[in-house]
Amino acid sequence: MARDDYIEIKTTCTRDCYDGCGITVLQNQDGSVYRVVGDRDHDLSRGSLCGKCALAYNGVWRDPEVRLTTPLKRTGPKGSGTFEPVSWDDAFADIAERLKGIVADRGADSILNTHYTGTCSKIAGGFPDRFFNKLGATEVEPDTVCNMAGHVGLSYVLGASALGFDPLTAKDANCILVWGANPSASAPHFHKHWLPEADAKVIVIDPIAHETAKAADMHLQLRPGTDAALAFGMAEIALRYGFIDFGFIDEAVVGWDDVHEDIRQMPVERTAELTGLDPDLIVEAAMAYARGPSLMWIGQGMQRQKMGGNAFRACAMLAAVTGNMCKPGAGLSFLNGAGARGVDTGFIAGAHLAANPRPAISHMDLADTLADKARASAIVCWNNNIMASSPEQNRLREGLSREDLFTVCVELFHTDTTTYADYVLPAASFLEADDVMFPYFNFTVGPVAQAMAPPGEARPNQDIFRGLAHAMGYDDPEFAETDREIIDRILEQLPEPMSFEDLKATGTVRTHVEAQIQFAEKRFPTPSGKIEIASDRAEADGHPRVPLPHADIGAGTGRYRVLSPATKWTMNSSYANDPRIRAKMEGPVCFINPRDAGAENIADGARVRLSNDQGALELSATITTDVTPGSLLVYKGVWPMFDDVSHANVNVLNPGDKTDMGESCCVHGVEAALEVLG
Ligand SMILES: Nc1nc2c(c(=O)[nH]1)N[C@H]1C(S)=C(S)[C@@H](COP(=O)(O)OP(=O)(O)OC[C@H]3O[C@@H](n4cnc5c(=O)[nH]c(N)nc54)[C@H](O)[C@@H]3O)O[C@H]1N2
Ligand SMILES: Nc1nc2c(c(=O)[nH]1)N[C@H]1C(S)=C(S)[C@@H](COP(=O)(O)OP(=O)(O)OC[C@H]3O[C@@H](n4cnc5c(=O)[nH]c(N)nc54)[C@H](O)[C@@H]3O)O[C@H]1N2
Ligand code: SF4
Ligand SMILES: [Mo]
Repeated sequence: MARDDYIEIKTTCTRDCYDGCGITVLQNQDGSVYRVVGDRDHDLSRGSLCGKCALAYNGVWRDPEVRLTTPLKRTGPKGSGTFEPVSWDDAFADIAERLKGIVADRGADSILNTHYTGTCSKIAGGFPDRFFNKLGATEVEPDTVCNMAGHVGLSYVLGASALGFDPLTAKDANCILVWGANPSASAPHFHKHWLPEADAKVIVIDPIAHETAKAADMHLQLRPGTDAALAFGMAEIALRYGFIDFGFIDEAVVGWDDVHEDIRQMPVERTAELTGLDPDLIVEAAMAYARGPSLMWIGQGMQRQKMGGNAFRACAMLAAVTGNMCKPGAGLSFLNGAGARGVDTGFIAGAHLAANPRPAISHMDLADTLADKARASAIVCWNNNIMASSPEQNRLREGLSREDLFTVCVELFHTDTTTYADYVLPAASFLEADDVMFPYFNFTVGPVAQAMAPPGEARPNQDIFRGLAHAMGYDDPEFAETDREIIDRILEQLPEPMSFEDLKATGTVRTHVEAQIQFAEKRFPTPSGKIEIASDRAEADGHPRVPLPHADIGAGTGRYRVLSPATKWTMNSSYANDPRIRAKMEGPVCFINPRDAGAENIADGARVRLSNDQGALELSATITTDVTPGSLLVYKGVWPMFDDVSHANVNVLNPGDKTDMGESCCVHGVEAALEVLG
């Protein structure tokens, strides 16, 4: 049959991805789904899904044999993975009774709530927070496992961290810096279309020669953790050659005088020494950027370093002093929240339902907290696979193995985390419920439209938490608010309000048709209203008042820096249970620079072992100059249960050290010893 013979339902990918692709679900005439494909009308993805979603949405995500289809209750010992099916009513009643008992005996704050971006759609991703706010559970601060350092660092300078440039403005840019992001994996259609089609010099700053770096006009393959020094060095070149924009500084920036001397102290020779880069390359990149107009995309990879918050402040300083802000073709972007499109979705989480300020801990403290019976009586984990994604994997496993820890998981699949649950509740996927999606780069909004029935008895997250709220006896009207009412409250805030029916008929729409100029009024939501290179707030929070020209020194002798960024074949750990995806990933691999491989006597394809005081991991070696000497690359996302040898993934090496700001994860700062196995 031709595509036209199917019923087409337009929806939006809800993964944690910059692209936010439009999707078309092709339905058979009987209402069953034939295939999930790209929406040809979506102007970024143009009818194609990325490779991983094309496989997974037509693989495990719709496979009722693999999906969870009924609530399950543990029957064997903790971690045995043995369960029996139970009814929703029984599951809700028992879970509510257990939680109430814990609240009465040990306090609601001994119930931990872990969640993240399993689905980024607004209701399935946000509504469950109403339940936890009402309960008073301890929030395991989601962003600490991803990007909190960047949010905190950037907010000191700009007053906000999710109000980035509009990608449409690339048409006016002469230069685009992609700094510490890997679009070829994490934003595949920005890599494939947006960057090549911009009439601009593309410069990638990244320790790894990934596909975007290879396709760029220039690649600065610096040592990890040396970005702040590079930003100061680039500012020095701008100063030396007359590209500091003093007019803009006078009008919109505070703190130039406080950093001027540090900038002067970073001549290119010193910058080259600290970063490991060729001086000529630094000068060429700095000149192209400073001349502008230039865009700077600061990726999440860069802030996953010990001084990641400082690095972001230094990058924002460079944008400010070169005047690459507030005009067409210029700007700085980390992420774009719904607020960048004028929509406030904060009401979905129901923060006002919390009787007291909600207690919170960092993901970096999760394993510690679970080890402490007084602080952790229960954990509820939804939209999040902590056994694959969070640090201290061995200690986390120990914590979750506690027989007396009451554990509830809400999931699509049996994962390494659900193995330790007392109850596993089956969630419906984004293909199975209505919702709305605000992708975090383009200024768009997309419909999430139900295209099929959930498998078995699976329910959307929001319905599961409505059910639990009812069982707990919560009668606040917030729990009775319907999905449709929430969708309408969101869509009526759009610059051009529209109905959900219209959105579903159109598919993804731009909320702003003309390219937006970031901070066009030159007013910033900081205390001074200006860009704050020097920040009293940072100082009051115990940080330096200004960014520092910091560069990490490399790992000690016999140790390597282990970078574990995104692979193009998984979405965090999602999809790694799909056999066709696993075939693409070719098992756990460690990429090693030829110089290090020579020194360690490692041949291509050899078995190697990475270890530190956290744990150990066996991998096969691939020798490549794509990584710098002293650094290793091991992709994130493997499910420990699918590694027959180590029963672990790269997070078994991650000690959960905190970044300089935001108690966030410096996962690209992990160090380990490397040995070849006989
Ligand atoms: N080593 C290393 N570790 C990292 C990172 C790294 O760079 N290196 N990156 C970190 C980052 S950036 C992040 S964001 C975290 C991500 O970590 P996680 O939030 O754990 O992301 P996933 O591993 O994709 O797990 C999401 C889970 O949600 C489930 N899910 C999907 N849709 C739904 C739904 O509708 N309802 C429910 N209930 N569940 C659903 C999926 O099946 C999946 O198991 O990992 C971090 N971990
Ligand atoms: N295919 C796929 N796409 C994804 C994800 C996925 O897991 N898979 N995850 C999603 C999520 S949750 C997130 S947060 C984003 C993350 O996506 P990105 O923002 O691209 O972040 P990472 O993948 O962690 O790392 C990006 C790059 O940062 C580099 N890097 C590491 N340390 C440094 C450093 O010190 N300096 C510099 N300049 N660069 C450094 C790494 O080498 C890597 O190439 O991607 C999203 N998209
Ligand atoms: S994960 Fe990203 S690239 Fe893949 S289909 Fe979804 S939005 Fe598009
Ligand atoms: Mo993330």
